[in-house]
Amino acid sequence: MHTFSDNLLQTLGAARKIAVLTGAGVSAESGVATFRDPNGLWAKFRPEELASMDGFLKNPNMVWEWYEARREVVDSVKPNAGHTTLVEMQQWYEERGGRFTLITQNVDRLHQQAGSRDVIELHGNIIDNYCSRCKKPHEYRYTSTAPSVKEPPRCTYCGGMIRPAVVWFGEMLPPDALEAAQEAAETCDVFFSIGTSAEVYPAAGLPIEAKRAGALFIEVNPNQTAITRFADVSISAPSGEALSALFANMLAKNTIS
Ligand code: BV8
Ligand code: ZN
Repeated sequence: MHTFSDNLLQTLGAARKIAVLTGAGVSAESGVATFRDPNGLWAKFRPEELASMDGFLKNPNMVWEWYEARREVVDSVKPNAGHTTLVEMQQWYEERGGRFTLITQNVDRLHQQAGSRDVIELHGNIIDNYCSRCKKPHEYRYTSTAPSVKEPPRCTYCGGMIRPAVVWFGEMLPPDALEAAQEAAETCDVFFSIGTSAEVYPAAGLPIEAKRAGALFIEVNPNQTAITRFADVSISAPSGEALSALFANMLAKNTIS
């Protein structure tokens, strides 16, 4: 089982501004495939082929069906201990007048399903849809009971193809989300990077910005990543297990006995 230094547990107990960046690894224990792990989503396709406007315009039906297949998985899974521990941590810090900012690259909304509040979604979400031409929101929602939709629905206003409300490669991140994430990274005491390979920018720049601004940088990932060498603390374990152990030890250390 994991052990944590007293120094780390005391620092976490004393911290009042926490920022967390999550990636697909946080949802892995719920049964959602990651992107870059050996059997991940990109093992079969190149990202640009599927998660980009070019890819969508070239193969709208294939891209649409790939998202529908992922929606089927997301619709059937539940948050895991990593998601629920992050909810408990947010509560613990906010009860003490602290600020807990959860920034996610994930599009599955499992953080919100677990009860996290004010989640910053850098890459949009896979549930909602909008018109690729006039950008108007579209009411289509995947449901496991409805017959499968094999190609992108058409916009009722302009006839354009409907697309998922995720941020594709080559697309800007929602400016307000990115700004809020950067502000949290630059002003936090502690920055956690959890379950991300830290390969996709600008999200992957956040942990380094936080460290540069003086935050303690903690990485939680069973594997090495592009930023492991910058981490002050590296917890190489699955996030569900690591976060529940870390929080339990922190509570034990910081509860006035
Ligand atoms: C942008 C949403 C400005 C859709 C995704 C050329 C032109 C334009 C831009 C670029 C360019 N060249 C490079 C760029 C920048 C590009 C980029 O960073 N490319 C990379 C590949 C080099 N970024 C962009 O395009 C961004 N936009 O820059 O706009 C701009 C605009 C125009 C012109 C110039 C600039 C947009 C990026 C968003 C792309 N959208 N997805 C969808 O989901 O389908 S990216 C995709 O990767 C997902 O969103 C995912 O969230 C993200 C990051 O992946 P991870 O979450 O880290 O997942 P991964 O599988 O990689 O890693 C999982 C980790 O978990 C692993 O480390 C593993 O060890 C760990 N793990 C496994 N099990 C567990 C675990 N950890 C804990 N517990 C476990 N149990
Ligand atoms: Zn339209």
